[in-house]
Amino acid sequence: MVNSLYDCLFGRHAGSAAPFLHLHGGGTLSYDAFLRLAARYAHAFRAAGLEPGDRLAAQVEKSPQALAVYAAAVQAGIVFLPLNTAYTAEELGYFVSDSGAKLLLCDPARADALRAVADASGAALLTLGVDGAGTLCDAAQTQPETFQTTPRAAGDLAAFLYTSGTTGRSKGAMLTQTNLLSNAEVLVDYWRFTGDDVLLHALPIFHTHGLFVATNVILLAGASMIFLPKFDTDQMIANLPRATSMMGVPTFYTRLLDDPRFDRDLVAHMRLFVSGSAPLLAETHVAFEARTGHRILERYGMTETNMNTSNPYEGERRAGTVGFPLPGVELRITDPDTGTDQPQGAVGMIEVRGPNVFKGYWNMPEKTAEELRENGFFITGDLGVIDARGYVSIVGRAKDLIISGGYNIYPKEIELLLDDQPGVLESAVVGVPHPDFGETVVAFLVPEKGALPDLDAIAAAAAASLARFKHPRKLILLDALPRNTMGKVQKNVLRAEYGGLFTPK
Ligand code: MCA
Ligand code: AMP
Repeated sequence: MVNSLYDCLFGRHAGSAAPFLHLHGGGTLSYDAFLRLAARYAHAFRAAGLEPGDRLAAQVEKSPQALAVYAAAVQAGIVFLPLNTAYTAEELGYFVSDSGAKLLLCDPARADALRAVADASGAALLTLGVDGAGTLCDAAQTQPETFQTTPRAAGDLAAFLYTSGTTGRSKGAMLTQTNLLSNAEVLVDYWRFTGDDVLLHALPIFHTHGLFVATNVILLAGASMIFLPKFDTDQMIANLPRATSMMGVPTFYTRLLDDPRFDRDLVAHMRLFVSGSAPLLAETHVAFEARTGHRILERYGMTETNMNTSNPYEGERRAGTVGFPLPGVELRITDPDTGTDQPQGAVGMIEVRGPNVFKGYWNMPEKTAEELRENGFFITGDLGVIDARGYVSIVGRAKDLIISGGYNIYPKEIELLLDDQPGVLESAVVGVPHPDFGETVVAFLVPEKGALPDLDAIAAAAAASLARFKHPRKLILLDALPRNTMGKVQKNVLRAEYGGLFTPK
């Protein structure tokens, strides 16, 4: 048996002096040097007791070493579980215990705060700093630079990514070798990536977009990346002249357009700009073309499915649409109530099926059964329509979800916390338009009779428990929440009334 994911993404570059990463601050890391580091990490993980199929939870800053941890996990057959660096210790505690991770890898600066999290789940704790230093480095130092790749079957798990749920409990999406590899193969081909490409990489590497789309595509194509720690407009403008392609969330594009240095000359040589993770406003698409002459290629994906649709490489990239189902992906639009196919042109639930669709949610068979049909179709929770030419548009969401700067936020998780605060009878959390993040979080609180909730204390409680990007940017007291005749909170009414809070009149 082989390990196709490792062999295709990593193994075939063994010994290659070709550049893999162009480093922030200068210098290049070759494929060979990267793989030798990954092999040492793989030995260190084995020495720490991780066997094939065990989970490795990693909350580490973006760095070449952090990427080598991913490669090492794949090579050693360990299930990789990357975690947003913004998550609090409380949030992390859930992911580590729910996944049964055997090892928690964190930044040295957070080790003291997270030791209790690891101990509570019986996980080992190792550290990795943004400079590569830490106890993982110490453990790997004396290890060999080659590692006998662990065989894995196509359906074996390669990664767990947690996605928040409408009930407030996050779900671990189980992704197989085939899920990741099939999607990367399709994208390399569809977007015409070759070994000559240089991708400007400013996305985080703990989510699908930055890791399984951007990084896997580059690895499979044998191309290279300019590896920036995060999005920074000055850095983007400084590095664009060296790049051939870029992938980003819509906020990347609106921020670049806000800068007059971002002009036609700067990007005349570029081959491809890809956008996804959140809706790209048609006006951004149009403004981008007017400024640069390039049409952004918008695509649509999910943690559970990787990429589902894409606008064409050649042919019309239509603003406001997410293009066509990718080769191998079946997409249908169904009646959300009955699950039957909708007539062409009618709005309904987007369902997808293909080798990209995940295996299910970890330890949540009932949730898996609710969202993944027996016939293999995954119910995305996104509402869409297909036009006469086959272009898919996303027109809404059946799930109560806010997407802020490409990060998903489930209102329920925040409402559960707010409802527990002293003096709060109930709450409703909605997303309202935001010029930078697309949407942002606003919370409405109804006080208990005669109570005056302390909004500063409530904001502090949110800060202690929830990642910064989930914090309500405004807390608003209301006498009562608007409800329909069935008693259901009408979030659309709140959105309509308060939708202009962050947008210029
Ligand atoms: C940072 N902050 C945010 C966000 N990011 N708040 C809300 N939403 C966010 N996305 C906080 C910071 O902690 C900071 O807090 C304040 O907001 C302003 O920070 P700023 O410096 O402006 O932000 P930044 O550090 O520049 O980050 C913004 C960003 C970043 C570049 C848009 O969030 C980002 O890289 N987003 C990409 C997310 C992504 O990769 N999504 C893909 C998920 P303070 O007020 O304390 O200063 S995968 C997916 O969705 C599917 C599969 C798909 O289709 O791809
Ligand atoms: P995640 O759970 O982080 O994987 O986010 C997946 C969700 O992001 C999808 O279900 C969509 O609601 C949204 N999404 C991803 N790409 C796009 C896009 N191009 N346009 C609109 N929404 C998108």
